[in-house]
Amino acid sequence: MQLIGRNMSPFVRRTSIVLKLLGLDYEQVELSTADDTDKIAKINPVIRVPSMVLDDGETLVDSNAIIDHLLEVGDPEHRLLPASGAERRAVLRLAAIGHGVMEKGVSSSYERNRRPKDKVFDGWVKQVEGQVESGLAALNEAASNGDYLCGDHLTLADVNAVVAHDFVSMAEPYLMKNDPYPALSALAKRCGEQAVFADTVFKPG
Ligand SMILES: N[C@@H](CCC(=O)N[C@@H](CS)C(=O)NCC(=O)O)C(=O)O
Repeated sequence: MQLIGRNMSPFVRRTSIVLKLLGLDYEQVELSTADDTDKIAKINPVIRVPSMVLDDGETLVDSNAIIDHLLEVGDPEHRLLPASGAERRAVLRLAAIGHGVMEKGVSSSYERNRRPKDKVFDGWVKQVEGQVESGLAALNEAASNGDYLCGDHLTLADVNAVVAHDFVSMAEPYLMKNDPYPALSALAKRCGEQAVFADTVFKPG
C-alpha cells in the first residue's frame, strides 16, 4: 500500500508511526499539497494528506479513516486502541486531544505563513494558539501519571501526543519556550529514542 504525504504533516507522521508500529509493509509517496495538487486530487478530491492507496487500488482519505483501517487489519490484539469500554474511550479521548492540537497547530502555521503579512489576523492566531496550549496542558497532565498516557503500554494516545508535541515544537517553537509541558516532553524524548518515532521525523530536502 502507498501512504501519500510527507511527515512534515503531523497527520501523515502519525499514520507513518502506526504503520511502523504494526509492522505493515508500505511505500511512502512524498507528495505535497502545495506542489502536487493534480496528483493528490486523483486520490483525494479534497486534496489533503494523508491519503492512502491500498494494493487493490482502493483509496482512503483522512488520518482517522486510514488509521481505523490499519488497526482493523494490523492490530488484532487491540494494543494501540482497546477494543471497547472505558479503556477505549480514554485512549480515544486523549488521541482526539492530540489530534486537535495538531489541527490547531497547523491552523496557526497556515495563518502565519500562507497569508500576506498584512492580512494575518492576530486575534485568530491568538485564539488557536490558546487551544494548542490548553490541549498540550491536558496531555502534559495525562503524561504525569505514568510512563504512558493510558495503561502500561504505548497506545494511539501516546503516538498522537508525541506527534503533536513535536509538531508544535517545530512550527510554533515560541509556545514551547522554557519547557512548559515537562511530562509531555519527557514522553516525547523517551518515544523519540525508538526507531519508529526517530525514523519518521521530517527531514527537509
Ligand atoms: N483531518 C485530517 C487533516 C489533514 C490535513 O489537514 N492535512 C493537511 C496537511 S498537514 C493538508 O492536507 N492541508 C492542505 C489543505 O487542507 O488544503 C486528517 O486527520 O488527516
